[in-house]
Amino acid sequence: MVEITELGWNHFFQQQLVETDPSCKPARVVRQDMNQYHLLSDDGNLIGVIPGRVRKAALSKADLPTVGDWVVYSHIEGAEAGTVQIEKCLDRKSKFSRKEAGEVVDEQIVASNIDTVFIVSGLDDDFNPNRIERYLLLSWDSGANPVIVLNKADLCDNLEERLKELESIAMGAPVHVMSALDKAGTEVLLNYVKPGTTCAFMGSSGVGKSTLINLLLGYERFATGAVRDDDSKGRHTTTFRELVLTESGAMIIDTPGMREIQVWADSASLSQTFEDIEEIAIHCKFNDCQHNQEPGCAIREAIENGSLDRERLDRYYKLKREVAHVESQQTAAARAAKKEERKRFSNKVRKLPNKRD
Ligand SMILES: Nc1nc2c(ncn2[C@@H]2O[C@H](COP(=O)(O)OP(=O)(O)O)[C@@H](O)[C@H]2O)c(=O)[nH]1
Ligand SMILES: [Mg+2]
Ligand SMILES: [Zn+2]
Repeated sequence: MVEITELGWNHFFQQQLVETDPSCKPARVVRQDMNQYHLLSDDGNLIGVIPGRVRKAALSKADLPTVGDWVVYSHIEGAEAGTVQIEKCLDRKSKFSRKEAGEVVDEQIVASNIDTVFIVSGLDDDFNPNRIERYLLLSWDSGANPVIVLNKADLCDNLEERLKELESIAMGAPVHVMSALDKAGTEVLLNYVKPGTTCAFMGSSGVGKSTLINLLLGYERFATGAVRDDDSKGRHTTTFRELVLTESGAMIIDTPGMREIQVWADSASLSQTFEDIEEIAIHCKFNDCQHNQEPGCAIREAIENGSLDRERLDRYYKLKREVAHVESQQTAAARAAKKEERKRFSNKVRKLPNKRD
């Protein structure tokens, strides 16, 4: 049986219980199956259901529990043993969100209360700096620390080139090269997978997230394999998010690949992701410089002398437009909530050293 402190319970969550009915107890969401939540508590494994009134009170899907969340539950009279009622979802200490796929402008929380986000990318043909940048943007927004994992080193013959390309993108996030297949270089991940902490693996389908997690766990907990060829729908091996406990007492969240990483972040996180560009722009002669034809434009100069990559600048503009769109569609209430969150999260995010210093 686990103690909740071993699941990451701390003062931040404890203080939220002040006004809660003392008969309610906390539990952590480890998996969601439609309307059923698999919970872990010091009462062991439980199934949590959400009563209609809690569902109705939620203004957005983001107000409902997700994997990694802490909830408080009560017992349901006459219910099957192990089935409980979720009374509320506690405030999150961090959360990794994306914009829901499609036209709706709403937040989808992929994982919450995480300390580390592993952004996994394959060093094979899947390698895509643009995708890594997007994950970084969402990570800087999450309140958790990003770590870039470049897997499948065994399939890469231009490592130096790729590392060089990443250098200007990582913005202080650590970068680790490994091969899960050869079990080479993977031990470094143990430095982040510490007792009482939670990490989440993000990245496209097939990059090796589940393989890496199985290695860390020491047994084949998750099914692995590329996109199934025999399935015309192209379904992926990992289809749901799930939190598992390691033997050392750390928590790991596996996620299925996201086909679309639509941005759900604010301009502060954008500035953090593209700190290099914003630092150059400070030196433009006009402080409202559009970096077009203005005289004394430091951005144009940086492109010309090769210290700034044109493609990175283009990706910055594209993400800036996406962030502006999300921000413009958000209600004033959502923006205020975001500001509160930022205050909370910023206590956690340590300022990483700028590699360019
Ligand atoms: N060559 C090579 N293949 C790997 C490596 N890591 C994982 N794979 C393979 O890539 C495929 C997808 O791995 P999986 O862990 O299911 O990826 P996920 O979708 O990110 O969870 C599997 O066939 C793995 O055996 C690696 O480092 N090198
Ligand atoms: Mg997987
Ligand atoms: Zn300029």
